[in-house]
Amino acid sequence: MMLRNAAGRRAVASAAAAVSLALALTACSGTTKDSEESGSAKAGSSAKADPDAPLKKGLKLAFLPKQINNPYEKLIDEAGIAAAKEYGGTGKEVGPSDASASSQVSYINTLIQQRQDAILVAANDPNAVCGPLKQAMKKDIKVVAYDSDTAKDCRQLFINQAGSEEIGRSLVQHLGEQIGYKGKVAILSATQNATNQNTWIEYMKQELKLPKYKDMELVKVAYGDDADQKSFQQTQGLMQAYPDLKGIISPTTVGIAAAARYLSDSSYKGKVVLNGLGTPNQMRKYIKNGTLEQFSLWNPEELGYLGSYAAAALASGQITGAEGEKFKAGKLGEYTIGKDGEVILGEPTVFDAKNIDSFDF
Ligand code: RAM
Repeated sequence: MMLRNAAGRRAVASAAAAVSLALALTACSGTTKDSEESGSAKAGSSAKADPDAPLKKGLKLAFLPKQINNPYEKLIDEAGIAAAKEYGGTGKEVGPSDASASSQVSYINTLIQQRQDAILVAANDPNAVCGPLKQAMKKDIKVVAYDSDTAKDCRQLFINQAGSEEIGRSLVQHLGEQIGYKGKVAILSATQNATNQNTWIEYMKQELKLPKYKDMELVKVAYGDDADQKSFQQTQGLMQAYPDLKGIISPTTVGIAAAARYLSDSSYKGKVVLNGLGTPNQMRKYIKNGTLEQFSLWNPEELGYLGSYAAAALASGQITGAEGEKFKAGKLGEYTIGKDGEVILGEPTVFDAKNIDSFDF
């Protein structure tokens, strides 16, 4: 995986194949199969896009993260709210304190009653939020999924942090290299229903099927539910069950920080390789004390900023969510909507002892 550069921020249409597989993996029965059909299911998107329409003033945006006490989600939402101020709108963050499947439903219903212009949601379950989100779209409230997608007919856009296939495969590639492609490995994930983690894990499993990983065995996928204590305990449980474990991939910022904390104070420190997705500010001390060598992420603040501008472009009629439409995301520049309404922020960055001090989020 390459370090991200400015060019890498543009939406990547070539990720289309990966995207369709990811969506196939997460789609519910009844999810529309082609963009024409899903377009018709999106109430309020029948109007034609007017690329020259100015961003409307006074737009009201609501961010609904997986859970409000997740520092990663907070970074996204605060940046999205700040971006709304740039174009004369307002934003707020509301949401549950746990990331369980149906925890977001009542919040969506309230946001509909409040007549928000757009709801941005990091879905805890691809389907549980669908009913209320479809109601929102019927009332011409724009729906933008970010971080963790809904089924594709339940939103107009999905703002993805990076290509899902790249994220999943690269984590296995990095770990494989670190452990010499040999030994037992485990995954410490978030919740069992999380669309983003489940999509990444499917790609991890595909990568592991390649011949070079024949001596690596995935022994368990554990779930810490994006709760710090549960993730800590799950790591402890993994080490008790598989004392000869060679590596753990935790594709969640909550999980990797808790796993690092456990390993850091245990006899496994330096013996088990930990990799995954984390924020530099949470992981810095574990890089410095030698608990892990590297991890990856994108810039969550840019994800929030991009989501905010995308929602404003939808609510202003600049775009409808159709493939090929373009919009400007303030200082990040122009993005193009890919297949199935997906917009990709860019490429992930790999953080290690050499570069971690250049990042502050
Ligand atoms: C956690 C959440 C989020 C995911 C990051 C990497 O904060 O599960 O959805 O994108 O990790």
